[in-house]
Amino acid sequence: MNAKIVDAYSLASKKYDDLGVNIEKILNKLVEIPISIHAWQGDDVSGFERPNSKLNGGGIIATGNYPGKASNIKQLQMDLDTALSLIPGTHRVNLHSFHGDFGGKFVERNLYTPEYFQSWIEWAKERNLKLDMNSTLFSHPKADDGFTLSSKSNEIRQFWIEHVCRCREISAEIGKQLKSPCIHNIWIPDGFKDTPVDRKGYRELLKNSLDEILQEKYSTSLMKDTVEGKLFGIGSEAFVVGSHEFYLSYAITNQVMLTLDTGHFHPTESVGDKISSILPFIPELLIHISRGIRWDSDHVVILSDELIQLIEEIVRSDAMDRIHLGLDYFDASINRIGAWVIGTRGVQKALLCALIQPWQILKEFEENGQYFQRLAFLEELKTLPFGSVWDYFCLINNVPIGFSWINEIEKYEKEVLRKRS
Ligand code: RNT
Ligand code: ZN
Repeated sequence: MNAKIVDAYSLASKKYDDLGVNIEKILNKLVEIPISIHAWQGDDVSGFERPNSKLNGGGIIATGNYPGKASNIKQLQMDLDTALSLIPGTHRVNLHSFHGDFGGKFVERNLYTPEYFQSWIEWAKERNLKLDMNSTLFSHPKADDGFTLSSKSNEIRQFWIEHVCRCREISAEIGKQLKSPCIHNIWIPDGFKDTPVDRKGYRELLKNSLDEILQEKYSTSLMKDTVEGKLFGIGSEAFVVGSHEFYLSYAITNQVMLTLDTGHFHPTESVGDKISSILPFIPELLIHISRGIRWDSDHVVILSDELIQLIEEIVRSDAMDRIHLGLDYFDASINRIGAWVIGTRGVQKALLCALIQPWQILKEFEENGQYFQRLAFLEELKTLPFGSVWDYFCLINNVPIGFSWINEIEKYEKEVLRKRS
């Protein structure tokens, strides 16, 4: 079996060689690209604040009730371990703050401290994983009326400001202990179902809250803040306070990172096209890779044309050290561990696809006005034996090749997930 994989790879690599593509070098690079795997696919964005916590409000939904959802830290860690064993490379795990280890007692969000994340830090250290963090401004009574950092109630606004400040402190501690800056993502659900009359008022409040939050400075060697905008959510169809333009302007002015979530734009808009428009003006970007169907539905990421185009733009930006890749989807209707593996391997396939392109040749065609050649070349590239290279990549990184990882998931489902109540 392995000999066949190696044979197929040597034939394939010759074809790429002819185009001047050095595959060995590319595979060494690919294995070093971390993807931040979102913990919340494993628990349907529920968190562990209370027994039987559930995603509530915020304009996002996880549909389905496939058996085996992780309902405590041990289960979530075990599920992540299983997923990670099927994914080539060493990655990051993105927690939501309500995934903290609260020791079975209820802790209010403005009282979160780094101690509640120590067991996650130990878990990550043992595996040489790095961690990222999200503040959690939904599924909470103080977010029930739809406003958090832009709330007109001072008391509610202060509560959420404190929560985000706590999450920044936690992120810095994580970054310090794991020796890798923890990316702290701020996304808020604030908005209106129907047409507001005071857009300006809410946006001013959000700006003030962010200014207050960011007053405390942390070294970027410990943590980095990023802000995530959105076009609309369920229940905020008419107005989202934290729109793309709002955060883009905020990020440029304050030189903080910006998050582009691929589900947060009009379905015909290309997120790939935005990369080179934004990068000259802000220090770094976080991409939340998602897959929307008709709306921001957060379907499992697959190797789609949109994903390939996005990743091509990231690779061609020549700034991969300034662009961070994270996943953001939650499908509760299929095996959740399988969902992680499909999405992560999908992004890695897209990276390979983009890295393996003879970009210099294509660029020359473009610069010479040879647009027929550019198009024809791109079409021919699509049917090169890319799959043989991917299989070989899995082989040398000791993860299951081809279809075989599906059996591993089935085994885990039978032995572990189906036994959960
Ligand atoms: C919501 C945002 C946000 C969330 C996570 C769970 O539309 O994309 O990133 O998906 O915080
Ligand atoms: Zn997102």
